[in-house]
Formats: sequence, structure tokens, C-alpha cells
Amino acid sequence: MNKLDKIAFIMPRGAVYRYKTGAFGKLIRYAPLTLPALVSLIPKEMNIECEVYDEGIEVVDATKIDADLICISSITGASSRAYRYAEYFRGRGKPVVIGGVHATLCPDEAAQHADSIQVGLGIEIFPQMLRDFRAGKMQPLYKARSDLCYAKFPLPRRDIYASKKMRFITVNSVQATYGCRNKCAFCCTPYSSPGYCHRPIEDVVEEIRQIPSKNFVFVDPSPIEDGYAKELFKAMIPLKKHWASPMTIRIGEDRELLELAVKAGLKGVLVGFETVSQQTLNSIRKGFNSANRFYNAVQLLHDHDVAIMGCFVFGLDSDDKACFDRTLEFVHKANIDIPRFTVNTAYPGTPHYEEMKRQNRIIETDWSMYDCQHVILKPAQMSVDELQEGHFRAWKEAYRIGNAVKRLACSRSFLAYSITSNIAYRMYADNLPRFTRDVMCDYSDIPQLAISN
Ligand code: B12
Ligand code: SF4
Repeated sequence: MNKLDKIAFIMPRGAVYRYKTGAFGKLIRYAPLTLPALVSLIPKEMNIECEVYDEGIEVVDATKIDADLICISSITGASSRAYRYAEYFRGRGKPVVIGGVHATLCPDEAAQHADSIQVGLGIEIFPQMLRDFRAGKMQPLYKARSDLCYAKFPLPRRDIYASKKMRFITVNSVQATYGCRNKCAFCCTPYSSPGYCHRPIEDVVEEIRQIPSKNFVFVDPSPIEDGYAKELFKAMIPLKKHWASPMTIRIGEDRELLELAVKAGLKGVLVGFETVSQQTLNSIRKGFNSANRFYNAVQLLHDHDVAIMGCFVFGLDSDDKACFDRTLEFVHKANIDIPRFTVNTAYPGTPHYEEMKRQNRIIETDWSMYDCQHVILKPAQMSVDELQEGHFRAWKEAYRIGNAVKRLACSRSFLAYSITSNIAYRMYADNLPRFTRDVMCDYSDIPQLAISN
């Protein structure tokens, strides 16, 4: 039997996203659902106290954390820090569990740093692991079943952020669907989840109804990839909420779906356009999108007062040095309300990563650099410096005051949010170049201890 009166959850963040020292301001920082969902899964009868430490909203002092079990959640870009925290706590004799998207994609690696790892959603395996831990028989690996039941989730414990909720723009994150039907070569969603799964519509509606605010965000990869979305949106209309969500650009190509979404309160979408070149879209297995329809789709969204956060990738293999200006031209012409740029990044577990490895083009192995803002691959048609500099220049150019004012004046969609986001992303764009490799891979704030056997 093990004592399990208290768990400490730690969510490390990459340097750009860290509280105070990062570049990702409060105006664009919403709460991930990860820790509220995990805490809600702790069986009540186990009577376990929880402490939650999220580096996105606080400076974490590991020496002050004391708990019977340390649970670390990390995405790829935060995994080097996750491992350092794990080493420190194991050095203090504290058992460590690591879960999240990176442990799901790289279980063998994560297992070297933890007493137990969790692969996939925690829905069944997290409570099981806690029971096993208390019984003194925790297993080294817990893997979610591929036929999980998505009904009757406990309500996420958003109250864990109560004392720090002002550090987020919202803590009201909701997820209705998991995985994605598409299989874009660079994206880890299809390779870290078992297909495209839905929660029952009545569960999602009831969860949204209970949110004590008019506004919330979906964190689904794209909830509109099949007929589920239309039924969900119909059921959401009476709730009279306002919301934003990631979605493919299909939302701007299916008028009936868009009208239902707007009636249900849609105010903003995050769309991964990735590129304005059809050849490049095809090369990344995103050829189901048509670049020549992007402009009209954006206009349709704007006509329905929906603001667009548009994401673009630079340095894909068919991108030459003209990709920066070509993309900016589209951003300006279409008045993309909140443009965001990334550089070609290969995440482990994806076909893209395997291909880049095969071609011996991966030039960076510290996961902290895998935040999509730093070049980690040899580009095909430009140098590493040209890609990095072109990327920073695109951010700067898009957020020049004149450009931001022009697009906001033209679009007028969800204006208050678009204005504050533009201010926050302008600061982000100005700050990005100071996140050099030395800053990104500096772990000196995490204490070091040798692992005791
Ligand atoms: C919120 C969010 C963010 C937030 C915070 C992320 C963070 N944790 O630091 C912000 C805005 C900062 C962000 C930034 C970025 N993000 Co992001 N983000 C998300 C998003 C939309 C929602 C996360 C969430 O709430 N999920 C819902 C919860 C319930 O699921 P979950 O996190 O997987 O948790 C469950 C299980 O994994 C497991 N679990 C998780 N942790 C643990 C821990 C333990 C101990 C246990 C037992 C179980 C467990 O149980 C949980 C409950 O079932 C996801 C997409 C998604 N839907 O997951 C992308 C996602 C995590 N982001 C991603 C990416 C690529 C980025 C960016 C590069 C974006 C960009 N283009 O610039 C940056 C990178 C930042 C960095 N430094 O690396 C990728 C991750 C890729 C990877 N391999 O790491 C995702 C998966 C989207 C995607 N498909 O591309 N992101
Ligand atoms: S990029 Fe978007 S559409 Fe493509 S697989 Fe990922 S979530 Fe699905």
C-alpha cells in the first residue's frame, strides 16, 4: 500500500509560453482543458487533495512542491522540461507519472523518465493508475483502449484555476470531438488518437449550459468533419452562448453548416490554411483543401461576422523564398483578422517526421525547440537562416500597425476580441527573436538532483 493523500500536477511550458518571461500574453492565453479534465477523473471516494501548477500562468518553484505523487502533462515542446522536473522529483524519492500528447507519441522515451506513463486520454486509465498506485501495484505503462466510451464524462474541474483565472482570457474550454478524419502528414492528431470520436451531443450541451459565462472555446482539432457538427450546432442554439473553435476551412465552404454555427453563437474560427499553394497543400496530404477557394471562404465567414485566426506554415518542401511574401499578400488581401505563422516542424510519430529522419534533415534534437517558431529541419529550397529570418519578418510585417488597422477596419468581425488579439500578437511578434536557442533550452530554473535508487 502507498500513501496517496495528495497529487501535484505540473504542466511545463515552452519558453515562449511561460508566465512573465514568455511572449504569449494574457489576451490570447486560454486554459487548456488537460488539467481540469484530469482532476475531474480522480475518484471522489479516494479523497485525494490536488495542487495544480501550470507554467503558463505561474512561476513554478519545484522545491516548494510536496505531494505523494507527481503527475506531469506535456506536449512535445515542453517535454525536455517535463523530463527535468521528473528527474528532480524522482531524485527526491517522489514517484512521477508522465502523460499527454508527447508521451502518447513517444512512450519509450517518456518511460525512461517516469515511474509510469499514460498513453492516450486519461478517461479510464488515470483512475485505474491511481487505484493501482494506492494498492502498491502501479504499472509502468497505461494505454487507453481504442474503443473508449465518450459518454458521461465528469464535468471538467475548471475551478482548479479559480485563484488564477484572471491570468487566462477564459478557463471555459470544451471538447466535443477527439481525433480527426483527415491525415495531414505533419499533424500529430491522427497519429495520437484512435480515429474521430464524438461525445454524445446531450452531454456536450449540458456541459456548455453549466458554464457560468456567455463565452467559451472549443479545443477540438476540428469538430465539423462529419454530420455530427450540424446536430451539435442545432442543439446549441437555445444556449445563446458565444464561442470560437479550431476548424478546417470547410466551415467557409458549406453555407448551411456556417449558418447553423453562427446561430449557435460562433464568433471566431482558427483555421489551418497552412499554405496558399495547392502544390504544397497536396504535398502535406491536405489536398482536400483548395487554395483557390480560400479567399471566397474567408469572405463568407466575414459576411457572417466570424473572425478568422489563420495559421500558415513556412518552409515546406515546395516553398521557395517567395513563400513569405506570397502568404502575406493573401493575408492582406483576404483581411485575415488574426494571422499566425509557423515554420515547418516535424513532430515525432508523424509520417513527416519519419520522412525527415530518413532524409537526414533533422538538425535539432532538443524538444524545447519544437514550438513551430524555430527551424528544426533543413529546408529544401532555402537556408536555415533564410527560413528563420523570413518567418520573423512575416510576423513583424503582418502586425505592423498599418496592416493590423487596415484588416480590422475591413473585417469588423468579433471586433473587441480581434483588436485585443492583434495587440497581443504584435507584442508576441516583436518578442519572438529574443527566444534564441540559449533561452529556449535554458533549464537552470529547475533544480537538479541525482535519482536515488
Ligand atoms: C490549449 C492548446 C495549446 C495551449 C497550451 C498547450 C500546453 N499544454 O502547453 C497553447 C496555446 C499555449 C498551445 C501552443 C501550442 N500548441 Co497547442 N494545443 C492546445 C489544444 C488546442 C488543446 C489542449 C487541450 O486542452 N486538450 C484537451 C485535453 C482534454 O486533452 P489532452 O491535453 O490530450 O489531455 C488528455 C490526455 O492526453 C491525458 N493526459 C494529458 N496529460 C496527462 C498527464 C498525466 C499525468 C496523465 C495521467 C494523463 C495525461 O489525459 C488528458 C485527459 O483525458 C491542443 C489540441 C487538443 N485538442 O488537444 C493543441 C496541441 C496540444 N498543440 C499543439 C501545437 C503544435 C502547438 C503549437 C506548436 C502551436 C503553434 N502552431 O504555434 C504551440 C506549441 C507550444 C510549445 N511550446 O511547444 C499540438 C501538439 C503537438 C505536439 N506533439 O506536442 C496539439 C495536439 C494540436 C495539434 N494537433 O497540432 N497549445
Ligand atoms: S491539420 Fe487539421 S485537418 Fe489535418 S489532420 Fe490535423 S486536425 Fe485534422
